[in-house]
Amino acid sequence: MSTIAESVEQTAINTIRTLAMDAVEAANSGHPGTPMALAPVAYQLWTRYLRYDPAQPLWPNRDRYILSAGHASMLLYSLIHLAGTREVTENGELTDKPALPLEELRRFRQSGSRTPGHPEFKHTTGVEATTGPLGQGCGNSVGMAIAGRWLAARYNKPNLPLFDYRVWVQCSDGDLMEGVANEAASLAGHLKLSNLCWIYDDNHITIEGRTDLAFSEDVATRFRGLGWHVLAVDDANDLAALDAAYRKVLKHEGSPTLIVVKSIIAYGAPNKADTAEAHGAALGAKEIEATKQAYGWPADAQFLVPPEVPQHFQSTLGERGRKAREAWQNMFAEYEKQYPELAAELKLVQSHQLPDGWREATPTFEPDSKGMATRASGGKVLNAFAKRIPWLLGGSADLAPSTKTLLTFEEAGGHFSADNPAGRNLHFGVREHAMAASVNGMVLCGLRAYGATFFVFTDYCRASLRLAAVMGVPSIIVLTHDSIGVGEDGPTHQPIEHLAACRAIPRMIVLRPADANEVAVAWRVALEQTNRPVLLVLTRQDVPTFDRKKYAPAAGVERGGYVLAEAGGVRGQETRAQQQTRAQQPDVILMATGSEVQLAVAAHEQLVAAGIRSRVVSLPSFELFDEQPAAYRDEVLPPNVTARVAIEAGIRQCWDKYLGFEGAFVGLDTYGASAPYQDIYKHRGLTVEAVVAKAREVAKR
Ligand SMILES: Cc1ncc(C[n+]2csc(CCOP(=O)(O)OP(=O)(O)O)c2C)c(N)n1
Ligand SMILES: [Mg+2]
Repeated sequence: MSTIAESVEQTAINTIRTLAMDAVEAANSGHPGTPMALAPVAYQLWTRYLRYDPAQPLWPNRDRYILSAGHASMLLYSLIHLAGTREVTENGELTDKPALPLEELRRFRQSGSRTPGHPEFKHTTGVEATTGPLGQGCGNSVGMAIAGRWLAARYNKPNLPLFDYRVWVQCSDGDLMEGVANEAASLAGHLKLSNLCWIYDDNHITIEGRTDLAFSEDVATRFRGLGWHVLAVDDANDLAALDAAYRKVLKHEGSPTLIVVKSIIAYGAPNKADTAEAHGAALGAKEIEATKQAYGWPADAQFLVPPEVPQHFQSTLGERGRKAREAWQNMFAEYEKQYPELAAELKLVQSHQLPDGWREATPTFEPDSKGMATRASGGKVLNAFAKRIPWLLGGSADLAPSTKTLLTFEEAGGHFSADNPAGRNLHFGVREHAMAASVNGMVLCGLRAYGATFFVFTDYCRASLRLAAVMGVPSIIVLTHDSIGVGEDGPTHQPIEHLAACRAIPRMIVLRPADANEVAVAWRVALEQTNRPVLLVLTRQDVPTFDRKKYAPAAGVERGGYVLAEAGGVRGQETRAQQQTRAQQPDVILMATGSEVQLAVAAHEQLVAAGIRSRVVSLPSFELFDEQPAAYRDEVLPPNVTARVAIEAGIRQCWDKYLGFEGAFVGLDTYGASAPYQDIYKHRGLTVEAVVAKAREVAKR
């Protein structure tokens, strides 16, 4: 076989390098140096160890390769191209088209290309997670490894090991400086996830220059302290040393592995490897020519892929992956015969469906003026659904007794741990960011995973919440203690701007149900999602359970907002006289979410008694309401009724679109305080009297 370099290995490695150079040059943006330096590291892993069938990129037991250093995206794109990974459509259909034909590499970072600046999940087949914000891929990988353990514990049977995939991460200095990666590593070490390996590119450089400007710790010692197995490869070009390290990873048990690989970033000018200029820029035509010459590469060739290189990937990665996948499919056929129910369950998991009849598990709650906190009803509802959905699992960042997210029934299998990987109760420790990133990783592996913490701590995991939305994955995060209603814990624990901040994330569904029956529907809506995340925002304090014979059914939550109470009674439940009143427009509309709906309802009753036709609209999810047909929205909020009051224990931002110029807001514009919550509500002016007064005021205008 004719090769440009002395061996097909070297030709393949140089192909990855020259593709990165050429693509960054063509785009005149991006990072060529890291893909070039890491070409041998990835080459050796992909061709010799990664268990992946490019012809079936969604095979459930495939190894996952995550490029946490997403700025080195050309590395991943070159690999996907050379592996001949087949494209999977948005609907999940496998095609026989290449996921990344060479043409797409030529269009690196261009509008509409499959090769965006940083790898994007769903956008490019073969990208297992969206990366770019450093540390996130590391965080996701821990969830993927947890999922691997859990899937194995639930589904593997003697001689039928359906799940034994590994998770490989390529990470960088930046990844390991980030807090989220350290939280995740700490969790992974504790859980002894030996199916996880991070390959750390120890190149002593970040954007501003040499890492000794800001990063001088002993990473290997840190990871040993976190319970990791640590290996070293002194030269990223040493294929034999890389090979030995990977082989050790496969043999090692009892902890995750970090491979510290020393590399020298490829750079655009002599003696600039340790300067800021080495970073994030095209090399320039001259430099590229010289580099290609040094590789023995045709200096004027661009995007050159010698045919033996894809063939080589095919005969190594491709063949190995095909055999493993075929063996797995045969195993699955046998599994289906022996364990038809579990096999059927797995098919649901893989197709993002839920078991038949799961919706019938929706609990209902009797009217109760004392009621219960929505975190409490949330716990009951979660348990009711989790009994029907075996792969609904999750946990809290050390707050399960407060968030009420523990699965308490026996089949939940207790606490997930190294010794009990079948447990569905996860303990993320006080690591909100790693929790949210891990939940994303678990969801990326097909599980319906949830995390939980106090609402105020969305600040600690926002980057991962946002990425769930960017990726379009149905992660669920339960956020309790959702307002000044927290009370005595004071302003540090009282969310104020958090509803607005979460509603600001595109594609995120924020659901703040008003009572137990709304909670039941809200959880159902969350579980129905397949392509967007949900935040369930719940109270610490009790809220009444509304009488749904008097007020409208909680099913209205599915539409995001609905008329809960009406001067003449709600539709379908009114007398004839009431129907006539109802035919008239309301004088004033009271809108509220969560715990403030009770204020709206109490104010409404007073207004109606005083002859003012008021209407209460419960608006648990702005996102779901906004996507309803205009006719429905106009029915709930008639455009000509501009006398509107919104009540929410948060800032006004987001409400203006419903309030218009003439509406009034009863809410907050500053932090809360430490006191019994009833006092804080009073002090901050969130009272029935205030709502009544505002309503009278706007109705009069
Ligand atoms: C959370 C986050 N902060 C900042 C950046 C911007 N950024 C991109 S690459 C990089 C650092 C690059 O250094 P390193 O991680 O060591 O990667 P290398 O250049 O060595 O490949 C930074 C700060 C980012 N992508 N994510
Ligand atoms: Mg670096």
